Amino acid sequence: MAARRPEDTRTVALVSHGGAGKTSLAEAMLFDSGVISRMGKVDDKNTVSDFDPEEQKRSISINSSLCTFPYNGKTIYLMDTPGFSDFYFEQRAPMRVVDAAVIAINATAGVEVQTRKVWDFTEEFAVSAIFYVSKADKEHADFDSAVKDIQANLTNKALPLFLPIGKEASFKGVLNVLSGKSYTYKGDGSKDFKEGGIPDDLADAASHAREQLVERIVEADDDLMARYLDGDTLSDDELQTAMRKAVVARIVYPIIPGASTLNIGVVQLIEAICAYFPSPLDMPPRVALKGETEEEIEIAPDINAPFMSLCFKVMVDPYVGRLSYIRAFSGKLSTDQPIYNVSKGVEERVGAFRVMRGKEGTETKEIILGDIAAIPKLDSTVVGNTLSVKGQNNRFPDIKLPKPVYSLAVFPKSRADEDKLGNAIRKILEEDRTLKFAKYADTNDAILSGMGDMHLDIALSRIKDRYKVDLDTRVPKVAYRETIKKTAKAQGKYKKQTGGRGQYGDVHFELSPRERGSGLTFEDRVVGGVVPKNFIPAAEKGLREAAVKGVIAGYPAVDFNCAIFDGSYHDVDSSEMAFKIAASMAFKKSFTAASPILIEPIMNIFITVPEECVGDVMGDLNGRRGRILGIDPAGKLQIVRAQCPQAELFRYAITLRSLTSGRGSFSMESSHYEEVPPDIAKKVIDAAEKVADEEE
Ligand SMILES: Nc1nc2c(ncn2[C@@H]2O[C@H](COP(=O)(O)OP(=O)(O)OP(=O)(O)O)[C@@H](O)[C@H]2O)c(=O)[nH]1
Ligand SMILES: [Mg+2]
Repeated sequence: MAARRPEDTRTVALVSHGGAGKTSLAEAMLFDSGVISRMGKVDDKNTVSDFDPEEQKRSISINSSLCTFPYNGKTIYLMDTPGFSDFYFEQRAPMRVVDAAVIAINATAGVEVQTRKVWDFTEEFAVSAIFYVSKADKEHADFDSAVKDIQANLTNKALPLFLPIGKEASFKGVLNVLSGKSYTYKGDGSKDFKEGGIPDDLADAASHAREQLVERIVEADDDLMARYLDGDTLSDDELQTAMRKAVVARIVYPIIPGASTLNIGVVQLIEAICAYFPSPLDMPPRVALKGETEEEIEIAPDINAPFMSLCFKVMVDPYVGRLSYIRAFSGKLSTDQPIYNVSKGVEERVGAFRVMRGKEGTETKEIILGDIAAIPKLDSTVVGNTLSVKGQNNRFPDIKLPKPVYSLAVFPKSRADEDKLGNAIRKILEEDRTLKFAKYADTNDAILSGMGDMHLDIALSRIKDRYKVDLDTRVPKVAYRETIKKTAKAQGKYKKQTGGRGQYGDVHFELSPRERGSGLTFEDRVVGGVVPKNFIPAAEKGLREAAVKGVIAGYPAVDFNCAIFDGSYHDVDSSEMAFKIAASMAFKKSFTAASPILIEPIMNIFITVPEECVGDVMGDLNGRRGRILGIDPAGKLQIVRAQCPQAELFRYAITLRSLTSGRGSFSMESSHYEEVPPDIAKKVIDAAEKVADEEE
């Protein structure tokens, strides 16, 4: 059941580097709240959150998944997200709609590559956060060094609220430094713990941590700050209130240790979420765009305002069909009212709101400000759309999608696969807006693009398992083209005299180079009717058809002018067909004589990396025939601007990941065509000849 009072709602994204223990934590929270009676395990493939067969196959999360649970009168909407870098959009989109985040930090690894990225999202969307130092029971787990790492690399506003009791295998509980209460667990996975005071060996550390924390949280309240500086004793209640204000205002980010698989510290984390995280009413107004304009206005979290929500996720459930996940930012809506997609200008009927827990949903008739729910069968809604009520035309800015960086050409294995492909691709793209599919006329390739090799691997596997379509893949073809470097003339004469009526066509072409990217033009310079007007279009058609396959390696011939300047005809035997053939002969001869070359697409590429990786990235680009255009600072990172042939970039997503240990990212766009160097051109030509021989 959704909370009926927004002040009792908490919306939380669970984010981290891959494998830090988010899904295990979500499972322990669901267990502790009483909604599941047995705690599943990621490795046993039976957690609530990782329900997708692809997730279970790989024992990692792939999709964000909503795990709603009640706790002491509050409703917590917990979004478990995938940590692997290919799926970063599944962390970023939920962060856009929640009010707070739990950032998991693996106690044996500290701050990792993806931890920095999720921290950036926390700052970008200005959400409150708690750091959960997970796996405190593991060998080499080191809470103190994880704390130092967070403070040095992410924010010095992060301070321990709890300290671990025991270390590694003997980790058995947590101590609240503010209240001085300790919670010691049996360590058998049950949520049972014993409350006590401060263990002797933690007395000094606890008092030091408390001092640091109090000094920071009083910043949230001027009166309290004055009294604190005067040396007054502050009551527990006052400190609790100040702590909440400080977390809401992002003056402090509490750090809490735990071991989810042993269920140690999880209850304390849930209680901190309930006590300190903002409710939807504590949030500042959200920016929206007024009517059809780009003018910014503010949408306050007001239950009496018109209903407004944002769709941040679409999932295709094999049984229920399409589910659109929305977060309500103002007002309320019941199933009696239609919902209005402002972004699309379409009204749709709401059959039910589903409050989701993994793949299961319970139905509710009304949602209010702060709720996160899924709506079945909204056909027109995609991620980023604003859903509201008719008459309300303001919309939230769209959710920015990352551009794909990795592509594969795909081929149906059989005729049956080909027939089903269109539907499978449509379904899979509905769900995942970071996937793209396009057919390229240039190379005749059908290209599937996404965020990395793992992303495409999973997409292909889904296409196969869910939609029973088998696809082969290979590296996409480069869209090479052919052009000429000088002017040349040639004649094409087609003459056939066999029995009855013969064939006769005769044209003279002059080919001359044109600017790159300007295409192919045709010019009629015939004088005196040596080629009658009615055959000129046939000559042009013959040329254009022949130019689709150039003479060097069969790639389209482009960027030249073809002038027809002479020719002859025969009263009886000339025909359109004969002139078309003559034109194709003249094209081949004149193109061959005009110093033909192979040209290739060059990309503009922008690579964002930490300073220390710039050298390696530049060295690698040089090896790929890249040209560095410049290096610009971007915050703590550097952006390397370069141009590089497309042929060298098909696997760049994988290369960059290994060059920078996952810390780099890049985007690219087409720039222009350039001549292929002779040694590489030879390889392309040889390959084309081989294919031509095989086809014969
Ligand atoms: N010892 C120990 N192992 C843990 C703990 N939490 C998680 N693990 C293990 O760590 C591995 C990864 O856990 P997950 O919960 O899948 O981590 P995740 O952050 O959800 O991973 P992604 O979704 O792929 O980013 C699994 O094998 C868990 O059993 C913990 O507190 N202690
Ligand atoms: Mg997970």
